[in-house]
Amino acid sequence: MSNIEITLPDGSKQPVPSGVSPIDIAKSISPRLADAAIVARVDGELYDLTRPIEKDATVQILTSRDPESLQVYRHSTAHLLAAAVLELFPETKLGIGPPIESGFYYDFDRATPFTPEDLEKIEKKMWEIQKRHLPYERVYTRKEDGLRKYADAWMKCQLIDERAGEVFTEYTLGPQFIDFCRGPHVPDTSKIKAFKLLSIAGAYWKGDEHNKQLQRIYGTAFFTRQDLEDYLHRLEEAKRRDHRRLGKELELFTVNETVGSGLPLWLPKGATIRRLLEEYILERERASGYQHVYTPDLAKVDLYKRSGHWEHYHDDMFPLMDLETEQMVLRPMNCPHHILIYESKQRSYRDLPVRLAELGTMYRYERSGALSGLSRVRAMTLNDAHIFCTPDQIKEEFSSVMKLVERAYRDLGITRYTYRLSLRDKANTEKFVDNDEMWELGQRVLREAMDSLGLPYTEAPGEAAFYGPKLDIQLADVMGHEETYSTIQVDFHLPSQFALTYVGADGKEHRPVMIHRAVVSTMERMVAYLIELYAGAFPVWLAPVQAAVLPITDRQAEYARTIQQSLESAGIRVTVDERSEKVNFKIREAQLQKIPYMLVVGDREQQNGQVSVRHRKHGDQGVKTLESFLAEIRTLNDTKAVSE
Ligand code: TSB
Ligand code: ZN
Repeated sequence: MSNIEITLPDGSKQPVPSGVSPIDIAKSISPRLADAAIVARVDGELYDLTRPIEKDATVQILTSRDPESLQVYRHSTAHLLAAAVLELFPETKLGIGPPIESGFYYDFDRATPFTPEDLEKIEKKMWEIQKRHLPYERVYTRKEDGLRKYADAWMKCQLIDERAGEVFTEYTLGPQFIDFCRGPHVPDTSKIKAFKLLSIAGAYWKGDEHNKQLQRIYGTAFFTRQDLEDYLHRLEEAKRRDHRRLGKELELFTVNETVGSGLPLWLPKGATIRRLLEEYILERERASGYQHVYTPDLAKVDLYKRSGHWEHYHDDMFPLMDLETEQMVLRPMNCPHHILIYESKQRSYRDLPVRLAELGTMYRYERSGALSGLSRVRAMTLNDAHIFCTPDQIKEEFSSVMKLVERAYRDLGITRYTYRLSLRDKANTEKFVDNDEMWELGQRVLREAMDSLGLPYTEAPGEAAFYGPKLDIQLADVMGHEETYSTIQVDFHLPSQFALTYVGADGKEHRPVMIHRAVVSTMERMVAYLIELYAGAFPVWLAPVQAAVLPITDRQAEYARTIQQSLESAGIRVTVDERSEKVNFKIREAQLQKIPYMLVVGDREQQNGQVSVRHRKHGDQGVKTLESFLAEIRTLNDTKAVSE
């Protein structure tokens, strides 16, 4: 047999017989590596450990430490699921079963719906098959043989039919199971150590609603039992904190299909939180030299043709509206309106920076599959501002926006966030304006600004705005899923599109730079985050109801109302539970509503002009005068305390 040369990751080269498999190579390096091996990378392509290598190649053995391995491992677990389903329910037809970010799924066509009990049975069967230590073997099949073999498996036939080439690959799992699949896979089922089936959902074949509906079984798999348990624990925690569930339970917001998807309705309590957030940020901005403006939610489409939104951001915009002789469009961003305000009078270098801010409502055509509660919506109000400044002022403005962000996060109790420098994708001139010089400059300015503040960041190509690079602040949910909240963006494009100017000290006209920035993101996304951060138990200063007065009997109803009045006139948000229920019941309800303070009043409290204070977390706080309770809650309000 002829020899080939393999190159290992350390650069060393070895002559080996042609047809050698990655597992042989792993064994020759060390038995431990061979044991830990999951899959291999051969000239950039993922290979089964047993697949022969037939030409000179660079070879890397991947273990559970390499991110690709988990994908392969989960894909193999999906095959295990399919094999178990076929053993239990042989009439089932197989669709596809890929790994996904959180695990894997497999789509099945079966007349009878799977039940939760079936899931348990299937999981048991999977363990049974796992214990047989069956190899995943790669098999090459001619297309015509495949079509014959899969004659009664309609989805597989379609997939094989669509596949180019004469021969396709399949993977066996023991003598009975074979699946049309590109692979690669782990060598055998003994590698699979920890998995769990999670749910059943409907899914259309190929994601197309005109196609047949299938049953999708979701599961997840990890290399160790511990990782699986940690994940399941986080999943529980995510369910407990889910802002969509809490939004309903705590009566914060609702989405009504009669209005439309992605168009939430804020209920009184949610609206209170939003208003507090709005008032808070407006006040901080006033203190930081911003001027607030109001502008309409729509404009003629020509405005967006001029700005470049129409060319580069069209896919995210709502369709045009014909109005008499004009074509109008809902705005996807507020910048063009603010630009026209800047332009409404002559500006001198002495006026700069001009900082125009607005809680600006904007509309984006987010695809229905991407919508989620308040965190991704189609109508949203952004804590927006556009700073018009000289190039020399960018750094200083950038760092004061950053200070504003840090202050806001502190007051809101947000402690965990990361910085992301979002850059363009150079190849994509459809999504990003095509002007190398401008991009280079913008990116350099942002990098320098971050470096001089000494802040670490990761870079994300393709995530920039169409008009310039952004410094995004990323917050993650319990599952580790990240979204952008605050953003600071440097823009040389729009000032030039609108030919903006200011008169410099030299008496000549110069072009300002624009900084787009949002401190607390959209009200929607930030409130969604806060609901999950606090699992609905908002800090006192943000709680929609700060105290509930709970009369023990009807006799104290009058007294309870006077307490409510005194507290309300001091600016505290208070309810009274006057229902003829036992006080323990009322306490439980207030607790479920996560109201920070319960003020229990009976005859004795009434006689002494006092309240019996209960805290939602710390329980009984003893009897206090109204004044001392008021002083306490006022301090929490004024200091925006976030821990209790
Ligand atoms: C900062 N023109 C700039 C503005 O001046 C702008 O609109 N930037 S943006 O496109 O990045 O959006 C700002 C922020 O809005 C994002 O960082 C994100 O936090 C929030 N946001 C974007 N899309 C949605 C959405 N569909 N639902 C909720 N919030 C969103
Ligand atoms: Zn903007």
